[in-house]
Amino acid sequence: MDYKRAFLLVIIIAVTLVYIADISGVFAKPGLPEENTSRALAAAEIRNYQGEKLSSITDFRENSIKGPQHVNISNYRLGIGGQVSTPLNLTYDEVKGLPGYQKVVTLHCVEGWDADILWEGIKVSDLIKKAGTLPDANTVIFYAYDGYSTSLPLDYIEKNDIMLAYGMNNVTLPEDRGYPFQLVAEDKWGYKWIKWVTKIEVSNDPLYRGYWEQRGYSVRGDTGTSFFA
Ligand SMILES: Nc1nc2c(c(=O)[nH]1)N[C@H]1C(S)=C(S)[C@@H](COP(=O)(O)O)O[C@H]1N2
Ligand SMILES: [Mo]
Repeated sequence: MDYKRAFLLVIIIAVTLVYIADISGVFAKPGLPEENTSRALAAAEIRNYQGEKLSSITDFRENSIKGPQHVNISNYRLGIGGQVSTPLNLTYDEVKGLPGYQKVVTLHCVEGWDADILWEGIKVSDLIKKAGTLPDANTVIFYAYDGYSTSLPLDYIEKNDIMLAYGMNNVTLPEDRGYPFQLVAEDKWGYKWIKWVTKIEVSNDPLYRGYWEQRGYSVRGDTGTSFFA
């Protein structure tokens, strides 16, 4: 074997080893407990529901504005406030204690990928009903742990039984997918599917612009239409 070939072979072996190390998680960023990452939960997830093929929880492209967030569940509270008669501050278990629902819904990202997932969670309208809306309420603004926010019309949330999900494909939402809660904004572009939700503000401002809306994306965000405002 000549030098060139031997050199090439060494390079190929090195690249292969680095690749194997990478997919085995050797270079994985520290911080997320292994049992709560998509990779660890993927083995337990279901990929078929009532004859329908589902995407995997690992099929998402993680490109959140500040990367995956770690929410400490022991001091986590979901706030519900704004145009309501009784502002609420609920623990994770209190939210999960509301009636549960399951539905297969597709997330479409503006970047051109999508994911069919069996979502499990509660109805946002059940939360809002608990707090009681004031007469001029027409918009719901959602805030997240990473500073992200977005908004949706109140009647869209009520009429479509929009869910706040704590589970996907029969596993608990992984941290990189928005643990403890992700909004399942059916028929809206992915940027409306806010993850790591910390606060729900009932509002009378239908023109509120969240993180991507301030950067030119449509406030309506309907998947059938262009996402540019
Ligand atoms: N808090 C928060 N939620 C977020 C985002 C974000 O950056 N921060 N990104 C949104 C976008 S653009 C998409 S497409 C969906 C799914 O993104 P993922 O694949 O990173 O989970 O999450 C949405 N929710
Ligand atoms: Mo997105």
